[in-house]
Amino acid sequence: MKSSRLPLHLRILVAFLVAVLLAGGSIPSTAASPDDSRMDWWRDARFGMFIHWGLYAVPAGKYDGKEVKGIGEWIMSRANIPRDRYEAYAPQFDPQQYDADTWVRIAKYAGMKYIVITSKHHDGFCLFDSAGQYDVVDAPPYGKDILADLRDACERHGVKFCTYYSIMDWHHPSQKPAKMNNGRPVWNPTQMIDGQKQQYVDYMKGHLKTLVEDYRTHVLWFDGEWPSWWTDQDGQELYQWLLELNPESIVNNRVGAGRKGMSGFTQEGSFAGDFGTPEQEIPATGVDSDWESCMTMNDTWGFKTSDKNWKSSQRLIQNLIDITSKGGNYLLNIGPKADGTFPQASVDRLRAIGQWMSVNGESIHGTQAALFRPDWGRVTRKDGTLYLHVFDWPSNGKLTIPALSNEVRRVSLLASPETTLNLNRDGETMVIDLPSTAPDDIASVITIDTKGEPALSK
Ligand code: FHN
Repeated sequence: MKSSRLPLHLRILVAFLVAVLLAGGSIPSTAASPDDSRMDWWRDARFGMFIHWGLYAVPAGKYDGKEVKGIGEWIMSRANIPRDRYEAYAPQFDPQQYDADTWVRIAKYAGMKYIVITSKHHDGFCLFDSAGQYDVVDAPPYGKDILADLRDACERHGVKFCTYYSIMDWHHPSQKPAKMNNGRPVWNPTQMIDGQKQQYVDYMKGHLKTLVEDYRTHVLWFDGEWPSWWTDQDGQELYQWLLELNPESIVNNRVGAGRKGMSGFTQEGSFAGDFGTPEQEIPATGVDSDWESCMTMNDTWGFKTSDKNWKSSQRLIQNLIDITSKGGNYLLNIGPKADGTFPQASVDRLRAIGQWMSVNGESIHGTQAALFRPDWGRVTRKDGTLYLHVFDWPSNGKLTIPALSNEVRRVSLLASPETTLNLNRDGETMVIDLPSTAPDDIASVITIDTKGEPALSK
C-alpha cells in the first residue's frame, strides 16, 4: 500500500515555505525583476512630447453646435454622446496634412528625446492597425496607419517612439456607461458587464502585443485605470506579461492601482510600474524615484478650438528646468488638429524651447537632481559640472551659492564658454561675479567645473 507520507523533497519545500511565512516574509514571486539599465535612456532623456490625437479632434470641443465644458478628449462622456453618434466622427477624421517627419523634427528641435502618442484613448478609437474595425486604417476615408508613419519617422530621427493606452474603453461592448443622464450615457467610469472582463483583457493584450512587436513601442503609458473593475492584481499581471513580451519595455505606474491621484506618485507597497506620473503639477521638492510630470500647454490634452489659455514659453522652459532639477522628466503635450497639423501656438512655444535648448541642452539631458534649491533659480549637475540656471539675474552682479567641498576648476557661462567668471569663497558660501547683463531673459546657465562629483561642504 502506497505510503501517504509526502516524498522527502516536498516535505523540505513545505518546511521552507512555512518558515518563510512564519518569519513574516513573503513568498518570493517567481517573476524576474526587470533589468534596471533599460531605464537609462529614459532617465537621460528628461524631456518628451505627449500627443493626444484622435476622433475628438473633429468636434474640437463642440457638440450639436454647443461648446462642451472640460478637456477636449472627454467630449464623448462630457456631452453624453451615444456610441453610434460618436462613431460618426470616424468618416470625418481625414488628416490630409499629417506629416510624421514634420512632427518628429519639431519635437527633436525642441530637445525632446521621446514621443508618447495616444494609440487608444478612453473613446476606444485606435490610431494603429488593430485586429478590429474601430481604427484609423479600417475606418475610411483616411485609411493610413498613423502610428506606423510616426514610428518610422521616430526611428529615422533617433527619437524613441512610445504609446499611451487607455484601460477604460467607452466604446468596447464589454463596458457600459457609469449611468444614464436623461437617457444619455455618462461613460466615465465605465462598468464592466458580468462575464465580459476576460474577453476585454484579451482584447487589450491583442492590442498591446501588436504595439510591442509590430510598432516597437519603448514605453507603455497606461491611463484610465481608475474604474473599480480594474484591480491592482490585474495591473501586476499585465506588467509581468508585458516584461515577458519585451524585457526592455518601460511601463508607467498607471498599469495598476498604485497611483495616488493627480500627484501621480505610487503609494507605499509593491505596486506595478516603473515611474510615477504627476499630472499638471510639479512636486515641491526633489523625489528620489523615477517620475515624469505630464502637462498641457493650454488647458486641454486633445485639440479644442476655443482653448487659447496658452502657457508662456518662459513658463514652459522654467518648468523643464525645475522638473529636471528635481530629478524628473517633463512630458509636454500637443493636441494636433483634425487636419494633422500642430496648433501654431504649440509650434511657436516648441521653437522657443528649442532655441533655449540649442544653447543650454547639456544642462538638461543626462543630468541629475540638484544639491540645493536657490531662490534665484534652479540647479542641475552632471559628472564634474554644476549647472546654475539663473531665472532672476542679481542686480548687484553677485550670485551666492552654498560652499562646495570640491576644488573648483573653472566657472563660466554656457552661452559663452570662453568667458571665465570669478568665484570667491566667503565662509560657508561662495560668491560669483557676474556680467551686468544676463545672457538669457528666461534662464541663464552658469557652469562650475569641479574636481570630482560636486558636493556641498556641509
Ligand atoms: O482622462 C485622462 C485625460 O484625458 C488625459 O489623457 C490625461 C493625461 O495624463 N490623463 C487622464 C486624466 O488623468
